[in-house]
This record gives sequence, C-alpha cells and structure tokens, in this order.
Amino acid sequence: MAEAKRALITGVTGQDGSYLSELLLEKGYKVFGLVRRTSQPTLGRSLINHLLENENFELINGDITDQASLDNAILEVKPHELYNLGAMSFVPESWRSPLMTSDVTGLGALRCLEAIRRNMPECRFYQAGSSEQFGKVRDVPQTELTPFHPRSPYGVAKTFAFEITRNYRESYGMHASTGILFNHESPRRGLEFVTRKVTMTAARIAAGLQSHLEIGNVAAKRDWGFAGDYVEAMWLMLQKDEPDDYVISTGKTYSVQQMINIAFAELGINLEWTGVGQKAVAHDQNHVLRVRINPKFFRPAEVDLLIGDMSKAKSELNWEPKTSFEELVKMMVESDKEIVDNAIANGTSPPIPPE
Ligand code: NDP
Ligand code: GDR
Repeated sequence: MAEAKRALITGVTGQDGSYLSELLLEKGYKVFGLVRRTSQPTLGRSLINHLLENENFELINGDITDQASLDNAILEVKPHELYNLGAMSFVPESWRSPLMTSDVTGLGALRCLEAIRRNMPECRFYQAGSSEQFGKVRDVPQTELTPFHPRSPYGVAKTFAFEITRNYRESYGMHASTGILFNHESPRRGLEFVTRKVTMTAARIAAGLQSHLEIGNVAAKRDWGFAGDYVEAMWLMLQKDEPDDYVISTGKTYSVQQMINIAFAELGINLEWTGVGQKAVAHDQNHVLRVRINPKFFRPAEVDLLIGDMSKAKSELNWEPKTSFEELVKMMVESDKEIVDNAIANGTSPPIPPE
C-alpha cells in the first residue's frame, strides 16, 4: 500500500484549518496541525476538538513568527504539502497592530517558504491569499490579472505574502501557489466578522436577550461563499502538476445590508430601513428598532466592492462553489439559534460577538 501523504497546516485552529483538516483526513492524509503555545491550551481550539482522537491527526507546537519552529516542524513531519493558513486575519485589528500583522500575515509566509527551501524543497506550498489584496478595485469583477491596491495593513501584508510566494516559485522552482480567496463564512466563522456577528446577534434578539444590532458600514459589498467549499480549491491547487495562482469566489456580490435582511428574515424578523448613511436604522414589523449604525465600526479606509471572477479555477481546477448565499446564511442562522437555545436551556450564557 502506498505511504499516506502528510500535510502540515498552519492556522489549523481557525475556520479554514478545521474544514481543511477534515477534508484531508477524508482523503487519507496524515494531518499535522501547527499550534501556538498558549497559556490556556484547550481554549480557542474548540474547532478541532472533534479531531483530536483521530489517529491520523496530530498537533505540533510552533509559531509562524519563529523560523526555528517552522524548520523543526518541517524536519519532524516531512510534509508533502504545507498549507499556510496562519494569520492575524481580522482587518480592523491590522490598523491597531500593523507591525504584528505584517510579521504574522506577511513575513509568516516567507518563513514557511524558507523552511521548505532549506529543509525540504520538494514540499508543495499553499499560501492563503485574499481578495483584500484588490482593495480599491481596479477591475469589476476581479481576476488573477487585476492589479492590487490593498486598503489595510492586513491587505498590504497579504500582498507581500502573495508576491514572495510567486518570487520563490520563480527563483527556486518551488511548487508554491496562492489562492486569492474571497470572503468565506460558515457556522465556524469567528464572531467578530460581520456575517457571524449578524447571525449570532439575530439569534440573541429572537431569544429576547438583546434588543438590537449595532453595525458599521452596511453599504459595503462582498462576494461571500461557504468555507467548506473553498478548502477543496486549496487542495486542488496543490494536486496540479504546475503551481499557479487562482481566484476563488462565487461571482455574486451582496451588501452587508442585504445580508442582515436575509439573516433576520430567517428568524421571522422582517426589517424596514429608513434614513441614509450613518443615520440609517431598521425596524421590525412591530416597529421595534432592530438595527442601528455605530460609527465606531467604520474603518479608516474601506473596501467598498468585491466580486471575483473564478473562471480560471473553474476551467483549470474543475472547481465551483456548491453553496448559495441564501443557503449559507440559513446554515449560519440555524446553527447560532441552536447555540443560543441550548445555552438558555442549560442555564449558561450564550456567546456575545466581541467589538
Ligand atoms: P481564522 O482567523 O479563523 O484563523 C487564523 C489562524 O491563524 C488561527 O488558527 C490562529 O491560531 C492562527 N495564527 C495566528 N497567529 C499565528 C502565529 N503567529 N503562528 C501560527 N498560527 C497563527 O482565519 P480563517 O480560517 O478565516 O482564514 C484562514 C486564512 O485564510 C487566513 O490566513 C486568512 O487571512 C485567510 N483568508 C481568509 C478568508 C476568509 O474569508 N475566511 C478570505 C481570504 C483569506 P490561534 O487559534 O492560536 O489564534
Ligand atoms: P473582511 O470581513 O474585512 O471583508 O475580511 P468582515 O466580515 O470583518 O467585514 C466585511 C465588511 O463588513 C463591514 N462591516 C462590518 N464588519 C465587521 N467585522 N463588524 C461590523 O460591525 C461591521 N459593519 C460593517 C466591513 O466594514 C467590511 O466592509 C475578511 C477576513 O476573513 C479576511 O481575513 C479575509 O482576507 C477577507 O475577508 C477576504
């Protein structure tokens, strides 16, 4: 029998890391997840708790800001594939901590590439690129050829990571690819990101735990897909004979306001909006205030519109998104309703999205 393929995943405790681990285990891989040493080891890792007893799933300590730990991980695991999903991934935080963001999200990719180049050059590399690289978009929709104009320190760091990945591919002939992934969500999305903040808050409102949602720029438009569909594209990129870069998206865009309307309607709350800009508010069918704009959630520079053209991924990887936006929002609302209902039934506090 052929030896099982080994994959090393940074960012394994995050949304995508958990779905990618499940996918690779299903495909017969031995999966190694790089985890940071934290003072409370079990916290923050709940997304992969269900995998810890799987004999083909193993955690290894390391940090993408520490070159030695990456070298050690490569030497120990000898991976056929390395997926670099580790990042400081919350855009607003990148203005508060721009140096840390550049170190983790930007230089972290370079350290992974160096660890491969020095220790195991045949290991294939996936870099988690982002539609935030397009920022103030120059083309609509955005393709692999659209120039970058990132609008946040996070977007700038991802652009560096993209460029250095391409450079190592061209300089050293490494099998290194970047997936330029547009926003993707799931019931495992962090509570600080807008979709999950909306679905969890809507579930809390429906349960009578709070009166309304406070939100930032509802005019921003995003191309939102399901994370479970997107991790398959990551794997497909590393199965190609030649490394390359691919846009992964749905090709459809919705405003934050539309997303809020669909999520609340799932729980029988039908919103009517009045006022414009920062004065916009939404009331329900009983004239109760349910959504209010709070300027503190606005960003120093915004990405107004994202919509990706994934035709290259479709023709070359045979990849297409399977989950519609409505199905995605429904899945997230149902999951958060269940979390809130279970917490109430058990006498515990349901989660509150952080600010
Ligand atoms: P999450 O924020 O859910 O996960 C981020 C992961 O990075 C966590 O596992 C975190 O570990 C880990 N991490 C943070 N700092 C370090 C470090 N110094 N060393 C090692 N690991 C670290 O992100 P997602 O799963 O949503 O995204 C995965 C990747 O894809 C990220 O790179 C993100 O920027 C990128 N991306 C995401 C998109 C999306 O819409 N979700 C779209 C485009 C790109 P810990 O648990 O210890 O904090
Ligand atoms: P984004 O995701 O910045 O696109 O980055 P996020 O969900 O944080 O914001 C999407 C849009 O919603 C607007 N918005 C708000 N956002 C948050 N978080 N909270 C609010 O209250 C709020 N109100 C309005 C934002 O201004 C923005 O326009 C995500 C991350 O996963 C990145 O790591 C990834 O690279 C990109 O997607 C593609």
